Amino acid sequence: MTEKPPVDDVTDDRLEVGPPREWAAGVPGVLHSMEPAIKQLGLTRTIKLMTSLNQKDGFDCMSCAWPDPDHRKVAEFCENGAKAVTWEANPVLVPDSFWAEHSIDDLLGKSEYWLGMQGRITKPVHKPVGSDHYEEVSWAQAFEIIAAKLTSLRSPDEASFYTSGRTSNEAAFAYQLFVRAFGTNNLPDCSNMCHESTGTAMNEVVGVGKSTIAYDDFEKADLIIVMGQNPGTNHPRMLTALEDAKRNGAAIVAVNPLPEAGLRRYKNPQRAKGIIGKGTEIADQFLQIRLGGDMALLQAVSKRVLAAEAAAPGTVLDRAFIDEYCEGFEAFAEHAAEVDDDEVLLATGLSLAEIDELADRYIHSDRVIITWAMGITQHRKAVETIKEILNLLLLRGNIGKPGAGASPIRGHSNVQGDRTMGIWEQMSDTFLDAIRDEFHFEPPRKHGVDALKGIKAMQSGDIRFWMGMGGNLVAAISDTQLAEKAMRGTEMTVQVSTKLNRSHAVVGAEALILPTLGRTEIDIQKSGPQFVSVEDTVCSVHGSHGQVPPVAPELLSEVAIVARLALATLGDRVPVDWQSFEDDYDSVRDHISRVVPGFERYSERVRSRDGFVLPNGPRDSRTFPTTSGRAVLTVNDLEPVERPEGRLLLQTLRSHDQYNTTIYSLNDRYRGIKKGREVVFINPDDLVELGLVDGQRVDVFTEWTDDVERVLRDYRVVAYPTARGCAAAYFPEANVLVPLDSAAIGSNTPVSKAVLVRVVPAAVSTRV
Ligand SMILES: Nc1nc2c(c(=O)[nH]1)N[C@H]1C(S)=C(S)[C@@H](COP(=O)(O)OP(=O)(O)OC[C@H]3O[C@@H](n4cnc5c(=O)[nH]c(N)nc54)[C@H](O)[C@@H]3O)O[C@H]1N2
Ligand SMILES: Nc1nc2c(c(=O)[nH]1)N[C@H]1C(S)=C(S)[C@@H](COP(=O)(O)OP(=O)(O)OC[C@H]3O[C@@H](n4cnc5c(=O)[nH]c(N)nc54)[C@H](O)[C@@H]3O)O[C@H]1N2
Ligand SMILES: [Mo]
Repeated sequence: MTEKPPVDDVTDDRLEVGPPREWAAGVPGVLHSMEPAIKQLGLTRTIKLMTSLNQKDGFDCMSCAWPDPDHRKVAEFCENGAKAVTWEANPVLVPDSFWAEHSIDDLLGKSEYWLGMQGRITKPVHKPVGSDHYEEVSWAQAFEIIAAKLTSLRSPDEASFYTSGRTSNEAAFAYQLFVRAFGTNNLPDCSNMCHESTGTAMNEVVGVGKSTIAYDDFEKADLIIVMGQNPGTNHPRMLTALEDAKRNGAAIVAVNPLPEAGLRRYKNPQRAKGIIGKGTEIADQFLQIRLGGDMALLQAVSKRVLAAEAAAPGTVLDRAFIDEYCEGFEAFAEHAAEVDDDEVLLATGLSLAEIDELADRYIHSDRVIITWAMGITQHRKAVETIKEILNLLLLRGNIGKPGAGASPIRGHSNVQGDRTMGIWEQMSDTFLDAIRDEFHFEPPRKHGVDALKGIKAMQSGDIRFWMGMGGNLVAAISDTQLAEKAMRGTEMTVQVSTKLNRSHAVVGAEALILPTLGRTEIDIQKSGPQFVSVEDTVCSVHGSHGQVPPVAPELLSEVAIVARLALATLGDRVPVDWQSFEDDYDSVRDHISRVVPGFERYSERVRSRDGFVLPNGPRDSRTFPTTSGRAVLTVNDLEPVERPEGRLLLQTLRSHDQYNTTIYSLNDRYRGIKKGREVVFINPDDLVELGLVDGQRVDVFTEWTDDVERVLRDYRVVAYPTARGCAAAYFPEANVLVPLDSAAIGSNTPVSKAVLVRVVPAAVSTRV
């Protein structure tokens, strides 16, 4: 066991603010990534991990769902991937004495940063009813306790089973099978808070909720539009793809309220020129849009595309594509012609010249990719905004041809695979029929709860048992106060986790923590060493092989945990050989190969060096499995986000040194923030208007229709070049501001990127 890293800088008292950076990655990036690893892991473990990260026989990086190129370099990882690996594989352990020393009430007073720093959890623990402490239990006891609770429920729908997107395909498939055999579709997941809007829009428009491009398409594109995404921090290896695309002549447009470092210049640490030179300029055009303004921008561009066609008929639209593959064109064109430019200017904060320039670039590019992430999906009108992205692409046939397509960039490294495996509260009847035919039991058909509905069902007492396969739901979901109260109202909460987080402190009457192996670790079962597999953001499935010995011998893999829980709960109620799942993961894959389309001969194909790419109708053959069999151009009414005078729209986002609710350090290097997170970024002109100054202490209040007080107290104002009227603060802390009822229409994703707030001088400041 290594020494614990220092955790003294857990308050904001030493906060330092400097100017934001103009470039991302480069040598400081790599140095930053290696330093803690070597210090904490030791050289041998570090080298073993870093040289197998994202390599063909190595393990898949758990930091994001960015794909691996065919021609991989020796070091195929980024700064933030290295942080994620270090965080997991660091052999600092929560000591056995910890549980007696720290009551749950005590843990409630600790920050996420402190909790994560305590190290890996090594033994199952149980908090009995009425106790304020976890106590060690055996694995067998743990499963018995959970099984007893589950079988005591009046209905299986009183239980809910959450999944975070790090879970492997094998564990996810076994988990959803157990949950459905138990009798419910209550399978909410992190995707409900993430790319749900993408799935909803794309399924309706093109019939598939996933990216329509392959990795190689980036280097074939003429134009790549990056919307609502901060790749320099959240998908750093994407910058290499963008750099390569630029070298091949592509133009890049970034649409973002913030001038994020990675969207400006990139110094590639893998290239000598990147280390010494100025790096590559990334964005040819940067559109500093207002929060929630994207739908208006996209409509305005489509309007210009149609006007250009009218001016020179037969030269702008891809008529052959529209006629053969699409429906809804006439209604769409009629609606687009009426888009009001004044309304667009107001909603976007952009100039006509900027919008014209983007339209011009689009019209004169033959192969266009649009990528997007949370800046698009976490808005009230997110689903319709994504439909407008698809409208624009369809007009010029930019789907199903090389170098073009719709490219949502997923977050968690296997969030897409988990969905493919059936982690969804609304799986289709086709999938459920396949489960029935393979396993000879009738799965429930009634749709389950998603993440938000799950919280509401806990509030109302309809859900009494909650289990999390990874993740940190109470911190990740909106309206922290209400969500925590709901979670505390349950009878039992169970967390399968690697490290401590807030969801271990905010618990039901009875609670358990089940510690699990991480992806970096060697996993040996009865039939020998096992590997798992994952699907990346461009639908490529590949194996992930643990490399280092587990930090503790008692840990069980997620597959083993599910198999044992199923045996304890269901016994032989359904004819599934759970034991074989744990003994040999090929047995899980064999079932998957018969249930999930595209996974034929799974065990064999996933062993090939590159894995395999799942079939995708729109991408492969312009086949659109929608109701009509055509891609659908849609009509969406603009409804700009209202912002009364004296108020700001606030987005909640990630710093450079965090992984969702996991805080690696209190720094956000690219934005100039050090040693603190309690900051709110505001445009200097807005500060003047509001009578505030840089450095001032403020309280940030949500303006919402109910009378619940939602407030972040004593935050420091940082004058920052964000779009006018738009503020920003870090998630998960800022989740206290997002109302539970504020959700995207159609996808029910929390509106994390547009909270109407009032910023006022702090009532009481505890700091100088
Ligand atoms: N290191 C690291 N990597 C990660 C994660 C992490 O926390 N840390 N998280 C993973 C996960 S689960 C996910 S989902 C992804 C998230 O990846 P991102 O989506 O990049 O994450 P956010 O920090 O939420 O950043 C949102 C970006 O959108 C912009 N934005 C906000 N609102 C708007 C808007 O209305 N319009 C436009 N055009 N832009 C807007 C913001 O300024 C910001 O640049 O990253 C994944 N990778
Ligand atoms: N306000 C606001 N809220 C947001 C967002 C936002 O932008 N703004 N983003 C949303 C998005 S995009 C997402 S994806 C969600 C994320 O929501 P979650 O996925 O629920 O949260 P994470 O922070 O990724 O979960 C981290 C925890 O997972 C556990 N863990 C890590 N590795 C493993 C493993 O291998 N196995 C197991 N079993 N456990 C493991 C650790 O205990 C760790 O503490 O948050 C959402 N919430
Ligand atoms: Mo995400």
